[in-house]
Amino acid sequence: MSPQNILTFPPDFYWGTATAAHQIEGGNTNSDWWRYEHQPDTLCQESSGDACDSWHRYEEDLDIVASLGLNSFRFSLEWARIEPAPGEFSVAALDHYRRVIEACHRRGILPVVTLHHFTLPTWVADAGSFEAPDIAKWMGRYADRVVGALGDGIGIACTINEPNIVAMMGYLYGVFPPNGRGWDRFCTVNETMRRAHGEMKDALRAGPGSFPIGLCLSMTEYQAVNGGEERLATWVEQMEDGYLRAARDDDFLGVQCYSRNLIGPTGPVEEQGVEVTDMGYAYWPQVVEYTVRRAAALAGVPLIVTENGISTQHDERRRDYIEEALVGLHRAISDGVDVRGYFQWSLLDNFEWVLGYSQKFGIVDVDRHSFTRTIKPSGHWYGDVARKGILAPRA
Ligand code: GCO
Repeated sequence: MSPQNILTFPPDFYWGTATAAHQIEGGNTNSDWWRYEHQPDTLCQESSGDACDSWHRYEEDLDIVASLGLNSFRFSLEWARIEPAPGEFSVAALDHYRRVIEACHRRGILPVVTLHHFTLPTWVADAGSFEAPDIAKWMGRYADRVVGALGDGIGIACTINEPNIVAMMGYLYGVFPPNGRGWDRFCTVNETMRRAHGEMKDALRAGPGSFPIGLCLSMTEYQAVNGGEERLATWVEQMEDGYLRAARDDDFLGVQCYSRNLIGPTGPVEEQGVEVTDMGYAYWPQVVEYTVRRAAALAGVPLIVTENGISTQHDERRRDYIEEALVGLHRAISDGVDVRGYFQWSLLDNFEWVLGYSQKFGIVDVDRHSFTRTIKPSGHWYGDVARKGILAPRA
């Protein structure tokens, strides 16, 4: 291997892996998703049930993160547990997350804490979810309690995970709760999300603690097909550009990307004749380089790739995907794009929303009966890259 083939990442780069509370903790019974999973007309293939039992097994999870040599871990707090009824905050739940944060610090792992990752307390759902008139205020109040209890331990804070996906799946396509359908509803929820983010950011800024604050945006590489140019422009404005402009006042932007998307005259269309992942997405690790360049140009703030990964039963292909993603990411960084870290999605095979446990995004396998964790070869390989901060691509 000649030295020019060896890619060195910045020394203080965040090497991590990402998770979300509802997808790994288990027993999140007070949330809108749990309720939806159990409705007779649900689109969910199965219930989240015990998930990976990470509510009890987080020390074991963090031992794995540390053993792999990763310096950062992204996880989310469950609002439904922290505020089970309006204005009623659970000290025990906050204490639990304090223990998780402390367990990170004990291992020298930076806790990257997401406050909202898809799920809502049922009382918020009953009041209208993201269409409840007071939702932004409630999220600000929630963030205020969180920072009061946990702020001095937070490494990086993500306010809302993929607000654009929540808006699209929950208010345009009717797939996520509250199963709404309508272009105007989708656009209004996108605006509401930005207001809620602002309220949360203000609350978090007040401290205690001092840490970068941003939101995590789902991005992709769009291409118009069959005369879809006009549709593409309105679509990209809703899905990305409105958020990228809003992020200009933030400390960073989390970029999350998995594949590319074609837009026809009526909206997204499926790509034919290409390799697809188990999610049905085109295999396209190049999306990381594309989206960080786009985000840098439009938002102009430091970036962190807070999610990127692949659902596949073929772990070798996962390694290929991460490797190709990192090669592109390195090229962007070398060109001056300010990217501070990369978080592979996901540490564990976990609950993939309506698709349940069928999707395998993890670098760690989880036995569905014993919860035994087994690190996959891709996990060992990724940990090695992270530990050294060096990638020696095979191709
Ligand atoms: C999202 C979420 C994750 C998903 C992941 C894989 O992007 O939908 O942040 O919860 O599990 O993206 O689809």
